[in-house]
Amino acid sequence: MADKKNKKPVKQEGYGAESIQVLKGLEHVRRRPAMYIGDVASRGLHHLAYEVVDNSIDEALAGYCDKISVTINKDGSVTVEDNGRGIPTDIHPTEKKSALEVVMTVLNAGGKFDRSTYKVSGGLHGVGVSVVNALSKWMKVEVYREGKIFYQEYKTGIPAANAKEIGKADKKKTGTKSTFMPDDTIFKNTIFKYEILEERLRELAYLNKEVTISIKDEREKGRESTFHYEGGIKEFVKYIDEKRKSFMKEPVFIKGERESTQVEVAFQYNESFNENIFTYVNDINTHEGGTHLVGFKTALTRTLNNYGYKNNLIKNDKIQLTGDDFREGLTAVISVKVPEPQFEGQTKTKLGNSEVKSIVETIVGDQLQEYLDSNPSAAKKIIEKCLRAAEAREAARKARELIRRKSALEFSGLPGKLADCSISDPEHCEIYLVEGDSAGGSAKQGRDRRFQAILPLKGKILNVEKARMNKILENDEIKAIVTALGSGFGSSDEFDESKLRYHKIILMCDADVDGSHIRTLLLTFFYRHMKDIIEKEFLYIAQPPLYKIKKGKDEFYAYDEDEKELILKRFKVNGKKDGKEKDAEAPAEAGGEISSDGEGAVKLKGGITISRFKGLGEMNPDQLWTTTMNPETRTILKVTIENAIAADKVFETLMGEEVEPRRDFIEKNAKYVKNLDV
Ligand code: 0RA
Repeated sequence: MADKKNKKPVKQEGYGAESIQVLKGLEHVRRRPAMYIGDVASRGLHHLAYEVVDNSIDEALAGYCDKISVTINKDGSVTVEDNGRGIPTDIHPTEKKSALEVVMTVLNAGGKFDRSTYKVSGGLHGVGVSVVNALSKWMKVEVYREGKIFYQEYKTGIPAANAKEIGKADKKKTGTKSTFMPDDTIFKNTIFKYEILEERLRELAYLNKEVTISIKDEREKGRESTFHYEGGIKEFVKYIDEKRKSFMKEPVFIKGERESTQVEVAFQYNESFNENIFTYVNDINTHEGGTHLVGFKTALTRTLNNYGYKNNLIKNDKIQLTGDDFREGLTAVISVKVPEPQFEGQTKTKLGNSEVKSIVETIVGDQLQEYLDSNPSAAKKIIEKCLRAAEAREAARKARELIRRKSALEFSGLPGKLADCSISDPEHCEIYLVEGDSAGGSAKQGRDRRFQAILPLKGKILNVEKARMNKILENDEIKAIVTALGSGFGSSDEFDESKLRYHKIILMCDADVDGSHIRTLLLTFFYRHMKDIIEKEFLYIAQPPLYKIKKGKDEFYAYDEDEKELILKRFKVNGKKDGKEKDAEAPAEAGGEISSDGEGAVKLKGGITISRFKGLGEMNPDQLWTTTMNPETRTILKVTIENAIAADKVFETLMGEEVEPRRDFIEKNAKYVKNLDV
C-alpha cells in the first residue's frame, strides 16, 4: 500500500491559457474526429488501438521496449501495456503540469518529448495518444518508473484529477499501461474485432523482429496469440506465400543503412503469376508505393538484366525483358525507416522523399548482385522464370492489341450482350454484372434504363488466379467486362479513370454457394487485375433478398435469417394486438410450417406465407427492381480492402492451387474484403 506521502499530486496549480488551449484542442478532435482518425466507423475505431500501440512501438524502435501486450477487456475497452521507459511524469517546465498529462492531453505533444528516433508517424498514424484520449469515454494510464506507479485518468480527454503516485513497484519494472473505452457517442460501433487487431499486430511483429507482441480477448475464453519472429520480414515473406510454392529455399534478404535511412528487403519468387509487393515506411503500409518502391524495382530490373546478359542466360535476339517480367511471381516486403518521411497521395500512403529512391536502389543493387554471384543455381532459375514471363507477356500483348483493334473497328466497341444505359455521365451511371442469362433478362426489364446498364455473364468466369495473362485476355466474359467498363486493364499505369464508363460497378449474384463462388471469382479478377477499381471504391455487391413474407396485402422482404425472424415476430406482436394471430412465431422452430405448395412457398398459421428465393432468376422484373436495384430501397455493399495481405491470402487460398480449404473460406471472405453499408 502506498502511504499518504506518495499520493501527493505531481501537478502544480493553475488553470491558465495552456489549459484553455488544451480544451480547445480536445473539443476540435471530438467535433471533427474524421480529420484525425479517418472515419468513425470500424476503421477509425481500430485506429485508436493502433495509435496507442504505435507509441509503444516507437519506444521499441528507440531500443527501450521489447514486449507489448494488447487486451480487449470484458467491458469492451482496450488495454495496451509495454515495458518501455514509461511516459515521464515530472512537471513539464512550460506547461506547468506533469509530462504525462501533457502527452495525454495536448495535441501533437510528441514533438515536445522527442524520443529522437524513427517515429511511427504519417498518414493517419502519429496523431498522438491525446486523440485517442479525446475520443474515449474514459481512459486510464499507469506508468511504472523509478520504482513507483503513477496514475491518471480522464473523461473525454479531460483529466479527472492530477496525475499522482499510487504505489511502489519493483525498481526494475518500467513501462506504460493504458486502457481506453471508445466513446459510443462518437463511434457508430464500439466493438473491437479481434481478427482485425490481430492482423495488424502480427504485421508489426514481422516488421520489428526484436519485439514480442501478444493479444488477448477477455470476451472470449482462450482467444489469444503471441507474435515474435526472429527472422523478421524474411519470415513475413514466407507467411505471405505460405499457400504458394517457391523454387527458392529461402527468400533473399537485404539490409543496409545510408544517411540515417534503414532499408530492409526480403523477397522470393513463387510459381504464381502475381506480383505481390508490400511496402512499409516506419511500419506504415504504404499502399500507394513511392520512392522506396521505385528504387527497389529499378535495382531489381537492372541487376537481374545485367546478370542475365553477363552469364549468357538472356540472349540478345530474344524479346526484350521488361520490369513486369522480373516481377511475375514475385513476393516482396520492403521496409524502410526514414527519419522525416513525407507522405503524399490520395490516402497519404505514398512515400515522397526523393533521396530514398537512390538509397534503396544502391543497397538492393549491390546486395542482390552479391546474392546472384554466390547462388548461381537460384539465379538461373529466377532468370528462366522471367524469360517465361516475357514470352507470356508477348502473347498477352497480342491478345490485348486484338481487343483494342476490335473495339476501334466495331461501331460502339461495346460487347453485344451489354444493355447500356442512356445517359453517359459516368458519375451517375451504374453497371450490374449479373450472373446468368435469365437473371440478366429480369434485370434488363426491371432496371431504370436511364442510368443502369446490365451485363449478363454466362456461368462461371475464368479463375484468374490460375491463369496467365494471355489466357485471361482470351476469356469472353472478361473481355466483355473490360470493354464495357472502358478504363483499361491491368496495372495502375494502364488504368484510366477518366475512361471508366460507370462509377458504380455492382456484382449481382445468387445468394447461394454457387453465387458466392461466382462473386469470389469476380472479386479475384478485380483484385488481381483491376485493383484500382476497388481502391477507388467503384465496386459494389448487390444484396438480393432471401425471403418474401406475405400477410394479406402486406409484403416484406428479408435479406437474412435474422431479418426473417424479426419480421415474423413483428407480425406476431401485431397479431396479439388484435387478439387473433398468435402462432406466427412458430416457424422459427422446426415443425412450425403448416403446408407447403411445393414451389418454395410455405404457408403458416395466421395467413402468413414465406417464400424463399432460390435465385435471382426467380424474381420477376418488378421484384428485382424493388428489392435489389432501386437506389431508394436497395442495400448495396461497397467492397474495400481492409487488409491487403489478408485479402491476398484469401484469394490465394480460395482460387489458387490448393483445393481443400475453399468452401470454408468463401464464408469468411467478407471479413477481409470488407463490405460496408452504403
Ligand atoms: C516521451 C518521452 C519518453 C518516453 C515516452 C514519451 C513514452 C511514451 C509512451 C507511450 C506508450 N508507451 C510509451 N513509452 C514511453 C522518454 C522518457 C525518458 O527519457 O526516460
